[in-house]
Amino acid sequence: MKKTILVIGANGQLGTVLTQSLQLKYGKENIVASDLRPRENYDGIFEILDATDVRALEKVVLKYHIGEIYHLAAILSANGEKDPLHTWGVNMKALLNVLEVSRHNGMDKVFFPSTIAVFGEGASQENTCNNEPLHPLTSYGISKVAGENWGLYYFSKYGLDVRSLRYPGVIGYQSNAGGGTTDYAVEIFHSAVLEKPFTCFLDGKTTLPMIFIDDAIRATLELMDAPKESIKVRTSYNISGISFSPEEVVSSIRKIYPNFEVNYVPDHRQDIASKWPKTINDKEAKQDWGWRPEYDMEKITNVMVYKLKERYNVVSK
Ligand code: AKB
Repeated sequence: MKKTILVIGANGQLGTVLTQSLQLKYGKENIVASDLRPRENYDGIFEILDATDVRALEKVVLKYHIGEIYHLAAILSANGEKDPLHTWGVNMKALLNVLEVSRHNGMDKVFFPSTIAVFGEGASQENTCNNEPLHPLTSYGISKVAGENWGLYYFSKYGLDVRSLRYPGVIGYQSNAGGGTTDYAVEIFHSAVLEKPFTCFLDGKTTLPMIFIDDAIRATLELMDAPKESIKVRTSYNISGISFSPEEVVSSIRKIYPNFEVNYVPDHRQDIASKWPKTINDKEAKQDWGWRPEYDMEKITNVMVYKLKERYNVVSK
């Protein structure tokens, strides 16, 4: 089936890889990537778009006869705390614009990313279930809880097919993470490959849920491909990949770089991480649309090191 898809926030960590996967799946001519700034050397259709501008968004939707939107743009947890009200404003305005434009223009489906940051006060931190209480302690988390509820509202009230995943920290080599609390788990691989010491902004024992980029993208595409009737959760699905602490990723990296030096200097991001789940229960995603992660710690470490060596042109010793 031919469809034209708009990716908002296409230059981000997920967007960079998702646009490529969608191009492969549906053809370059059917994917419109968009972001606040152009992407250098992007091979495909690209529009500069600020999704907080509803007219600009609708113009792009009409210009390309968009039938599906992946709305990935948001200010993340750590950056979001610098100006909480601005974060709330941007994250909510962009999402509500996407939902309204979708409703008025007969969109087939909308994807909205949620996060483990929706959990906080009162939620169990081990094996955290889909329906735990959602009392986040970051502006980003609050905007995502509200976003999940708006997704449910647009589905129930207008029949708009909004689907959502709660991503753990995403680990990928293609682009840098930006402004999140789980960013250390990407940055650490860059330091290891460049054989530089690494200063970790979380305490060494802080376990958090993470997911490799290939698993995260596959989960997104599988959710969006699933038959409508099988999507039983219309807020957002928990998905798990793997959980680890900084100390655990360091020991995995030291199997390749035995002399890798790491210092732990926890900062304000430690307070955010301390309130998040350690492990995730993704029973509903498994049951409803067959979710299964494929990447464990060893596989992630090997791929990250291999790909970053290629990127930095590091010759093996
Ligand atoms: C962040 O750290 O803010 C994000 C997330 C877990 O949503 N990576």
